[in-house]
Amino acid sequence: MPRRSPSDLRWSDVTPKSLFLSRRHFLGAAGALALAPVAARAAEPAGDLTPREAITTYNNFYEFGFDKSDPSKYAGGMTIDPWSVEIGGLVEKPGRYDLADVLKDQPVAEHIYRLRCVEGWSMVIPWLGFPLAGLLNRVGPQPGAKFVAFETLARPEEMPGVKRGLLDFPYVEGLRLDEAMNPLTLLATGLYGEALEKQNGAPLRLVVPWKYGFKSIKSVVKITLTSGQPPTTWQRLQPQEYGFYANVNPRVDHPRWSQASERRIGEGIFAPRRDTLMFNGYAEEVAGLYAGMDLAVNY
Ligand SMILES: Nc1nc2c(c(=O)[nH]1)N[C@H]1C(S)=C(S)[C@@H](COP(=O)(O)O)O[C@H]1N2
Ligand SMILES: [Mo]
Repeated sequence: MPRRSPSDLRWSDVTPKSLFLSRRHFLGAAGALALAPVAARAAEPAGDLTPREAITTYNNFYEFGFDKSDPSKYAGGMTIDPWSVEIGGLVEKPGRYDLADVLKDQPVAEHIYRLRCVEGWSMVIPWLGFPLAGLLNRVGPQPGAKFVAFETLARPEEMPGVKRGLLDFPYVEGLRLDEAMNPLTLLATGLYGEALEKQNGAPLRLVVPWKYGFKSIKSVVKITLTSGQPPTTWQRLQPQEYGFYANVNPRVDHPRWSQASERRIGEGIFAPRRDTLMFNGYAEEVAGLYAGMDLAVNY
């Protein structure tokens, strides 16, 4: 499939299946989501979409438990209205922004991305979202800002995994500012043409498609621009196994398992594993961010 720039995309670029689903769901969801006119985007052949059922029931969201089924069982108790995001640190316009204000003027559109979990499985997800760069530009990074730190809601009374202290909550993540400004990096508000389910990180979650899934932090309540590299939950817990960069890389194995291949969720347990792609298939867009870096050291 020839590559196109985002401005060169048309409805006909998406698969008939996602086109159908998007249209069908947009009719009902448009008001609730305050969507901009949809410019569906399939910048590269991410492949067949994973069924919505699998995307919304096979989840990692440790605030609700360790099991893949825990988030869809227990996330219903999370209050997401009202929702605001505290944006601060090295920015010109810090403040607590209501969700509607965060979404103001941002071009919410469909982006079909692969998601590769560090555990060795993958999905193809038709996200609704907008580039994080649009929001960062609006709040104005100061010259000293080099990184962006993110934080998830941590409410013990609504989150059984937080109450039990399964991890060091709140869950935190971070990106280098140039990674955060890359057009592939999204803040997602929905999938399959509907508002995000809570188990997928409603109402607003990060999506960084060339990095292992744990970088794509859910239910974001805080964004802070910093001069130094921020701590991340998994690196803090097990730095030998989970690095800050966490770029998908078939040549750099996890200490306890190979990263050369992956299981595509929804295909059935007898389907052959697929080769994992460098940067999860987004090398053309992002390899330049890591020029000169040893990716085995900066894993
Ligand atoms: N706050 C928070 N964000 C999180 C996680 C988590 O446990 N807590 N898990 C991460 C991991 S390991 C993955 S693979 C993805 C899964 O996203 P999905 O359930 O929407 O597919 O979310 C990431 N974001
Ligand atoms: Mo993951």
